[in-house]
Amino acid sequence: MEKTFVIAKPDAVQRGLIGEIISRLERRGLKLVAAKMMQVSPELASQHYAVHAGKPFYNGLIKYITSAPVMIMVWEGPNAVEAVRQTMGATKPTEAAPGTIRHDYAVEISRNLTHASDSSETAEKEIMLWFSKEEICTWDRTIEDWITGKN
Ligand code: FUP
Repeated sequence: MEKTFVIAKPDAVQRGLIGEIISRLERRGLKLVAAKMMQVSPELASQHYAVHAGKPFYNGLIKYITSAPVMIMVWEGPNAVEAVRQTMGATKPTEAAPGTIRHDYAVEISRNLTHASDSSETAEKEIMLWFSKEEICTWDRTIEDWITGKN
């Protein structure tokens, strides 16, 4: 089953939206397999956002993500990467579809509440960067077939 990496960013934590984010992903049928509250170091932030180094918003992005605690998570499910990004909505909240988290709770790209991996390859790298193997909890859902069963 595919895994994806999610951050409830400092604005989500400060605004009391961790529960809403988790709740939406849970209700969708995705399975939470790791979660950790942490203050992000500048080193970890720069590794995570290495592809954006040198861009005009880069310094502000690092300042934002390191400014207050975040909640990091790993979610599992069929096409988890795509499913989670769909639930988050477009990076720019004013382009996010109604009903998505970014549409419903955000107005600025610089305060868009969440991060979610953009491919399964990126997800694997990001999960390894942010979590140790022991922190990923493999567990079975007794109702699995009602969520992911195939006909
Ligand atoms: P995403 O794939 O949704 O995480 O978005 P990107 O990788 O394109 O951007 C990473 C983060 O940079 C976004 F979550 C928000 C931030 N950003 C800005 O703050 N300003 C910009 O102009 C573009 C991105």
